Amino acid sequence: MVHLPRRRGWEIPDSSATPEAAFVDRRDFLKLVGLAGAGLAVGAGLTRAARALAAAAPAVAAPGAARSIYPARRNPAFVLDRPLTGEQVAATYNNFYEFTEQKDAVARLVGKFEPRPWRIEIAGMVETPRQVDVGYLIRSLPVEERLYRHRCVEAWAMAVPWTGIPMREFVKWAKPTSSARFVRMVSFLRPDEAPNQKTATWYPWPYYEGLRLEEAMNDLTLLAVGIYGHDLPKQHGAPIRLVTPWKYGFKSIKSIVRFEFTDRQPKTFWNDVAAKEYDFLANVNPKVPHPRWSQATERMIGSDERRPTLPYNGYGQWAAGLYDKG
Ligand SMILES: Nc1nc2c(c(=O)[nH]1)N[C@H]1C(S)=C(S)[C@@H](COP(=O)(O)O)O[C@H]1N2
Ligand SMILES: [Mo]
Repeated sequence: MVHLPRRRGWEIPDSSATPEAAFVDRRDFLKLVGLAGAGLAVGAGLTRAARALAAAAPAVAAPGAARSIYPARRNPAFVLDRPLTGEQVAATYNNFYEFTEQKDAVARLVGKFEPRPWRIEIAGMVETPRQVDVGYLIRSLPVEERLYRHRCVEAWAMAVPWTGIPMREFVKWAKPTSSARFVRMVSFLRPDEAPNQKTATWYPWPYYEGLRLEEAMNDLTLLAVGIYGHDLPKQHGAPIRLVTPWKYGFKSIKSIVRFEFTDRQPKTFWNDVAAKEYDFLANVNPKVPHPRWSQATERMIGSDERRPTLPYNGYGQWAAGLYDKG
């Protein structure tokens, strides 16, 4: 953990920001000051502490080298009823429309996307609006591994090991005021790094989503920072994305830059694009067909096995109670 000698360009000229915004994790710091891989090449203007840190750094700062969170403790409460999807299968079949609508091409088009360093804004109805680096959240909040099924509204599914922060812990840390009822989340807007943000101008970029506060606080809800025991690859939504396994996959917004607490139900990207096809709650339900296809069964990617779709994607034990009042 390093106190940076001075503010960098991406840091906030916002007086409401709290001091932890000035911290980034060590490998991000090395990257910022251009020392990763340079070992002892110390630039002018660094503090003595920063020089000492640079001297102590390995010649090449390996990804994840700083205070690794892996392997994270696996939460035994969540067990799978089917085999895990292969890592390469999951990493080459992605929905990430900022890059392309072609699932098998996302992994090839994320090259220019730079998910570190990554500033996150916490805004709206909170005690203190703040901006932090994602590394700060990962260091400050508990992380664990969970084996979850993931069900896309398009009727394909996978089963993967996520590593992440239980969102309830994040919400408690963010301290929403008593008026907050929802949390709105927004992805990045970087047309120079994400080619489809430049070409597919009919979409309302950046991608945005939202949850009721009780949904965000549910035991299931995870802010994933890793998958298969390492940091998220870019195509899975690096460096931090939502995971709500009882909902269709479009709710699980990738590469989040902003969390905004609000008293009004937020608009969502897919609901704005096609309101009749994608509702706000988007809870998995085999009995409610999509207007253009059935949701009764799903296809596991990799094996192509067909499975019956389960209500709440099999997570009713945790999620059903959220909707007792509708
Ligand atoms: N920012 C952003 N988040 C997104 C999407 C997207 O296009 N952009 N697609 C969603 C959809 S439809 C699904 S099914 C999941 C896919 O996650 P995966 O590629 O990690 O399996 O991400 C969701 N999150
Ligand atoms: Mo999806």
